[in-house]
This record gives sequence, C-alpha cells and structure tokens, in this order.
Amino acid sequence: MTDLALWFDPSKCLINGEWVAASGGTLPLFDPSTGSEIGAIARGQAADIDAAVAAAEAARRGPWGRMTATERGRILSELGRLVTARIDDLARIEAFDVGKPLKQARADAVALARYCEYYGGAADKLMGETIPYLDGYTVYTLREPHGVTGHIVPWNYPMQIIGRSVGAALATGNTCVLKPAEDACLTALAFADMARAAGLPDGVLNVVPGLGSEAGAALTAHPGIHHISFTGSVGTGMAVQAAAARNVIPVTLELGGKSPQVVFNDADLDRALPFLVNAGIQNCGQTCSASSRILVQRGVHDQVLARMAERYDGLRVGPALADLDVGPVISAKQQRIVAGFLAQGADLEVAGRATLADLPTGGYYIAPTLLAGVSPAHALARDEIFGPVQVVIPFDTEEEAIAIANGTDYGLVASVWTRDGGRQMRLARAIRAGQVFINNYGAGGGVELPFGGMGKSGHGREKGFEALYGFTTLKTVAAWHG
Ligand code: TXE
Repeated sequence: MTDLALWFDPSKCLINGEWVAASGGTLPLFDPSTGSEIGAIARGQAADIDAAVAAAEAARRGPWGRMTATERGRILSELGRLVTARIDDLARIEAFDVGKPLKQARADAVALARYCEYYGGAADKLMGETIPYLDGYTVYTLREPHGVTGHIVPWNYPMQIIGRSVGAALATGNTCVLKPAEDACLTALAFADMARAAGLPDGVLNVVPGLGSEAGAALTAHPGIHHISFTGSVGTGMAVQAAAARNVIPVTLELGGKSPQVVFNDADLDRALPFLVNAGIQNCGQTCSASSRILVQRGVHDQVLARMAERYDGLRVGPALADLDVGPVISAKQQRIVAGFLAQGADLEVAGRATLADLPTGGYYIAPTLLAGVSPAHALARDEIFGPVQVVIPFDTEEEAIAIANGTDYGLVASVWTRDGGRQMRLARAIRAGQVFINNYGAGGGVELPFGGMGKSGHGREKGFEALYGFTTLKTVAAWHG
C-alpha cells in the first residue's frame, strides 16, 4: 500500500474531524488484482456509529446549521477544486482498491469533482413556493434538511456514489455519517479528509468503515439518523428499509438491475456497437446500471451477435494498474457468485469470450463472456450477475421487445436503438425503468440526470437537481395576517 502514498491512515475512522481507532480493531484489506492481503482498514462497530451520530448531531446544531446555502455551496465548490487537483492520486487509489482499470477510476474521480461542483452551484438555488390560499393568509413552503443522514455505499463506484449522495445531502444542510463498503473504503476516507481541508466543519461528515452486519446494521437501526441513502443488493436493501421503518424515517434505495438495450433492425449499428459492449463490461460488469441484456430484432440479430463477439474475443483483461479493458472483480466472494451464474448457463451458446493470459495468480479474474440464444426465462436473463457477462436475446416485434424488456423484477435503466421517432417515444413510455436512453446508453454516468429505480431496483431519486428534494423535507408555513 505504500506505493499509493496515502496521506491518511486507512485503518482509522474519521469522527468529529479526528482520526480514531475503531472499537472493533481492523479488517484485512485485499488487492483484487493479486488476491494478496496488503493492509488493514478500520472495523467500525456500534460504539463508533454512536460517536459518529453524536458528532453529526452536534455539528448540525453548530455553525453548520446556521450557515447560508451560499456558504455551503462555496465549501462544496472548493472541495470540487481540491478533488480535481488530486484526480490522479484518487484514481490510483480507487483502481487499486476496487480493481478497476485506471482510466475507469479516473472517470470516477472526475465525476466526484463534478458532483461537488454541481451541488456546490445548486445549494442556493433550491427554493420553496408561495401557495394561493384563503383571504388574509400568506402561505409558503420551506425546504429543510432532514438532519443527520446515513449513507451506506457499496464497493463498485465509491467515489461516484459518495459524490451523488453526500454531495446532495451537504448541499441541503444535512450532516452525514458515511459507512463505506468493507471491500473498498479508501477514497471515502480520502474524500472526507479533503472536505475538512475545503472548510467543512468538524462532525459534518463522519466516516466509519466496517462490516455491513456490524457498522452498517448499527447505522441503519440508529434512532439518531433521520434519513438513509443505501446502494447495494436487494436483500440488504430490504433489511435497511425494515430497520428504517422501525424509526419511521425515509430511505432512498438503489438496488441494481438487469438493464436491457433494445436494438431494432433500423438501428445505426456502427454507433450502437461500442455502447452495447461497454455497458456490459465497464467496471467488470459490476455496475448497477450495467446493461446485461441485449435484445436484438431478428433482422440484425446475427450481425450484432457476430460484431459483439468479435469485441469480446479481443478484450484484454489484467490488473487494475495495467489499465486494460477489464480488471478483476472485487473479491473472492464476487468471483464465486459470477462463476456460479456461468455454471448455471453451462448449456448456453458462448458467442464470444476473452482469453485470460499472464494474470497474477490469486487475482479475482473472470473471463468476459457473451452468451447467445438465451431464453428470457433463464436465470442468466433475469437475475443480476454483477460480472462481465451479457446475454443476447432475439425478438420479432415491438410488443415482444417491450414484454421481454419489462420481464424482470428490476427497472433501473434501458436503451432503445432505432431511427424511428415514433417507436423511440413509444418505448420510452412503455419500458419500466428510471432512465431510458435513446440511441445512447449511460452506464453510471450523468451527474445532472435524475437516477433511480422502479420495482426491485429501488425507490427515490439521486443525481441531478431532483436529489435535493430527496435530501430535504417540506415545511408549510400558513400565516394569517388579516
Ligand atoms: O452487497 P451488500 P454485496 C449486488 C450485486 C452483488 C450483490 C452482493 O448483485 O453481487 O449485491 O454484493 C452494506 N445493514 N450489488 O454483498 O451486502 C455493506 O457493508 C446495513 C449491487 O457487497 O448489499 C456495503 O457497504 N448495511 C449494487 C453495502 O451494504 C449493510 C452494489 C452493500 O453491500 C448490511 C453492490 C446491513 N445488514 C452490490 N449488510 C448496486 N446497486 O450497484 C451489508 N451492508
């Protein structure tokens, strides 16, 4: 880890502006590219969460609570500048920690800076309304912060997910307790340290790394938390929502998907092809909005399959810092999950597959795989795999395409590839998804674009201006003045 030149101690929590040892000691830190144990991170537990929530509560009653929206925005904008100045450092840390190729980690660092810039600029643009009411009254609404917000972040895009949720929460005046994933917490600590340097008062952003079953469960059950933002698996999301229900607080859940791209016979295939594959292999397929299902109309099916397969065969897989097309998955556990899915699809036609060669032994590698002729009812066409695996499903009619696209429990993102304007509009309405792209696909991108799921992909919206509504609560003031 010394190669990373960390300027903070990764084995500590950041609570109330101080680096403190966790009450649970430490957890081992593994390098996904080699499988080697290369350090230790904090193992936060309930006592650390208590301390972090107390610090956040005190901070919201302090100067932060009286700060104008413009001042909060300036701190976020300054934080964006500090992140921009360290993009290369952050990218290197994230690439190493998550196993993603350096250029993908760099894009995440750029997005983090952009979230700070976006929410810094938006902070003082959020307004209430005046409401026409009875004679003699003036009625208006105030948008107020929830209070202390809890943020449970997964390991696949730590910087992007912290940017979108913590950025919007701070812009609206909340104070935060952040529980990053045990598999990748380094950039969360780096970011919080930079936030102090940008002028964020102590206690406004606290970070407690640790296990989901310990620090995560303690945070979601804590009576001092007023809102929870969670990104992760459906099962854990259900547990988080149940815990939140006991304290009757709102939750935002982003739980992944099985996002389709629908390619019609009249599509511009030259434009579509790079999007079709990249949306499946980006971050080794470990993207909530990965496009893991490619629905192709029969007239171009063979051509699309052949061209995608050619790309798969040529993909280069290697350690994160080698900066090839695809890195390892995050952990031995994730490698087992993806391998298990591939075993379930052992009878399916492998249309394209990358060759694994010259890899560090012990790294968590999976050969990117394109499967063809997959029935929409097959588990690999319905369940989130979260690895570099895409299935190609043929269809004949528009109605059939819509039925297949909507045929899973998820509804996060979709895209439609066609030159027919009417069809673009019909599918945009008919497909059940929080985002529909027409003749493009935005896996993980779009700081400005409201994002979130339908069905088991979750509820609530993050990103864009819309997120500011989710991180505030509305108060109505009705004044009678005669
Ligand atoms: O997820 P978890 P895991 C999906 C993906 C993947 C599967 C398993 O399909 O294969 O989930 O990954 C914290 N109370 N996604 O096991 O458990 C945990 O510490 C509170 C989709 O990593 O959901 C981590 O910080 N928190 C996804 C975060 O939840 C708890 C991103 C995510 O972990 C907790 C990641 C608990 N009881 C996985 N248990 C997406 N939507 O992008 C765990 N956590």
